[in-house]
Amino acid sequence: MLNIVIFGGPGSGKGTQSEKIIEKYGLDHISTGDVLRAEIKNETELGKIADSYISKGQLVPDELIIDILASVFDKKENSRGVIFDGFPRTIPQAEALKKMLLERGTAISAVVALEVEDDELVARLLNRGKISGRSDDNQETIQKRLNVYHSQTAPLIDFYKKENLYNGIYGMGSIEEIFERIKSVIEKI
Ligand code: B4P
Repeated sequence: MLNIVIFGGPGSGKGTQSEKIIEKYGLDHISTGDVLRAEIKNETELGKIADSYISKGQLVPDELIIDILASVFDKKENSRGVIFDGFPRTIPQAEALKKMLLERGTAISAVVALEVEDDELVARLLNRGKISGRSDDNQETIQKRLNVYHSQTAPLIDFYKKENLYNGIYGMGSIEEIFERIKSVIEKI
C-alpha cells in the first residue's frame, strides 16, 4: 500500500493537494476534518462534541479521533493506499496511527509536509471564510488554530524526521507548482 500523510498548518493546502494526489495515484482519502464536519452537519452526538472544539479552534480529543480513524480505515477494502489528511495532529495520534497500520500489516510510506508562512495561512483562511461558512474560518479562531498547530502539531516534524519519513515541500506558489514538487517526492517512494 502507498500510505501518505499530508501534513501542514491550517490552510497549508492539505485538502487541496490531497484531491490532486488522489486523482493522479488512485488513493483513498481520509480527511479527519471532513469526517468531523459531516458528523456536525448530520447533528450526531459525535458531531455536537466535535463542534464544541472546532468552533473554538481547538483539536478534538485524541481518543475520539483515533477511534474514528480506525473504523474509517477498515471500511477501505482492497485499497491501493490511503492519504491521511489532517491526521495525525498530535504525537499520541502519530503513535496510534503507526500501531494501527502495523496491526494491519502496513505502514506509512512518506510524510509530505507543506511548509507555508503563517501570514499566508491567515490570508488563505480569511479568504476561504468569505465563502465557506465554516465556523472556524474567522480571524480570532484562525489565530487560535495557528497557536494549536505550533504547540501541539509542529512537534510531529521531529517525530517523523527521526522515523526518516519527513519530506518538506515548499508550500508557497501556485497549486500546480506545489503539486509538481509533491509528485517528485511520491515518485521516489
Ligand atoms: P481540517 O479540515 O484538516 O482543516 P485545515 O487544517 O483548515 O486544512 P484544509 O485541508 O481544510 O485547508 P487547505 O489547507 O486545503 O481541520 C479542521 C478542524 O477539525 C481542526 O482545526 C480541528 O479542530 C479538527 N480536526 C481535524 N482533524 C483533527 C485531528 N486529527 N485531531 C483533532 N482535531 C482534528 O486550504 C485552505 C485554503 O487555502 C483553501 O481555500 C484553498 O483554496 C487555499 N489554497 C490552497 N492551496 C493554495 C495555494 N497554493 N495558493 C493559494 N491558496 C491556496
